[in-house]
Amino acid sequence: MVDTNRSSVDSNLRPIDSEMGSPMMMAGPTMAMPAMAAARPNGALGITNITEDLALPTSRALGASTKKYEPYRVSVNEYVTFREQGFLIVRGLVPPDDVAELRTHVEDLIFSRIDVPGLEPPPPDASVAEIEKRYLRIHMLHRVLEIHERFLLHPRVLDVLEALIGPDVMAMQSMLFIKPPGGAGQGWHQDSYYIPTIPDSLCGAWLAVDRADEENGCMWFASGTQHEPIYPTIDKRGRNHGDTLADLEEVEQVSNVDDEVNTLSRIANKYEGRIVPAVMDPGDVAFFGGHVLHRSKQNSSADRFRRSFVGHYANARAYTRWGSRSGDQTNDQHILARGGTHLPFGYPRFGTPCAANQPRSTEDGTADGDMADMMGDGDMLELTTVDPERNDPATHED
Ligand SMILES: O=C(O)CCC(=O)C(=O)O
Repeated sequence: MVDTNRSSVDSNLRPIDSEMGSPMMMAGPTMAMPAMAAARPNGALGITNITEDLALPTSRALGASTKKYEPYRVSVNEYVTFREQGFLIVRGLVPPDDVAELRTHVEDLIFSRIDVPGLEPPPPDASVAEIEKRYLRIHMLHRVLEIHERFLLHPRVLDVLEALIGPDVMAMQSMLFIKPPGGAGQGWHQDSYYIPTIPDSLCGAWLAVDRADEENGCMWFASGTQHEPIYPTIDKRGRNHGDTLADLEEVEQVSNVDDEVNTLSRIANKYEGRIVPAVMDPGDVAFFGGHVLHRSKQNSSADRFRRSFVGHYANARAYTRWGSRSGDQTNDQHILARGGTHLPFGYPRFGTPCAANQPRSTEDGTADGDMADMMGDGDMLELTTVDPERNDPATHED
C-alpha cells in the first residue's frame, strides 16, 4: 500500500483540464472568472480544477460520516440493462435529504457563503446573475471538501458500482456541474478516452441534483456504443487500444458541441434511433461505461439550473497512469472504495468510510476484499490417467 500523503492533485488534473476543457471553448459562455493562484480555472469555459497545493494530507482515520444506508442490491434485470444499453439509470438511489444537503451546499458554494480552497469569492459588485454564471463545472473538489468526498464514496452508489464493475472499485474523479441557464453542453465523447485504465473498466455515476430534462441540458446516451472501441484523436493514437485494431479511424475535436467539427458524431450517427435523453429527477443516478458515447446540450431554460455530481470509477485491479506527468502508475492516488486490490491505492483525505480505511490486511500487504475471500478455486478438469489396457485389442473379447 502506498500513502498518498504526497499531494498529487495538480498532476492528476492537468490532462483532464486541458483535454476536456478546450473543446468546449467554442460553445461555452464567457464567465468572469477571477485570476486564481491556487486553482486552474479556464475562465472562458467556467471550468475550474483544484490543484496540488491545496490538497490536504491523506487520512487513514475514519471521518465523521456515520450515516447508515439501506444497501442497494442490483437486480439481474438492471445488470443486463447496463450491459445491453451501455448505461443504467437507478431511480431514487440517493435519498432526498442527501440531495437536499448537496443542493444547499452548491448554493453556498456559488454565493461564497463557505470558504472553498481554490475558489475566490465573486467581485463585491457582481450581480446575482453574474455570480450564478461564474462556474459551469468544478473538478476534484473531493480533495478539498469533505462533502464531495462523501458523495464520491456514497455507499448506495458504490453498491451499484460493486455489482457492475467490481467487486473491487477505485474512485478516480469527481465533478460538480452547476450548468446555469444558458450554460454550455458538452459534445459527443467517450470517458475512457480521457481516463484510460487497463483493463478498461471505467464507469461514470451521474447524480441528478436538480431535475434534468431536454430543456435544461440533460445527458444523452447513444445506446449500443458500449461495444465501440475508443476512437483516438491524432495525438492520442494507440493510447487505448495500442496497435491492435487494424482500421480504427481517428476522430477530431471530441467533446466539441458542434457536430460538424466533432467527428465522433459520425460514430454516434450510426446509432440513429438509439440516442436517448436521460431525463432524471433529483436522486436518480445514471451509470455509464467508459466507451458509451454521450453528450449534453446547452441549458436553454430561462431560470432552471441543471446541477449534478459526477464520479468516475474503475475496477481497482486495473492499472492506470491517468494524471501522471512522468508516465508512472497513479493507482496510489485513487481511493480504494470497495473490495481490495493487489495494486497500490489511495485513502480518502477526510476519512469517509470505504474499503481503503476498513481494517483488512493480508500477509503480502495487499488488500484482497471480501469477494476474493468468497471466491472459489473453480473447477479445473483433472487429467485422468490413461488406462494402458483400455485400447489394447487383446484385452477385448467380442
Ligand atoms: O453533465 C454533462 O453535461 C456532461 C457530463 C459528462 O459528459 C460526463 O460526466 O462524462
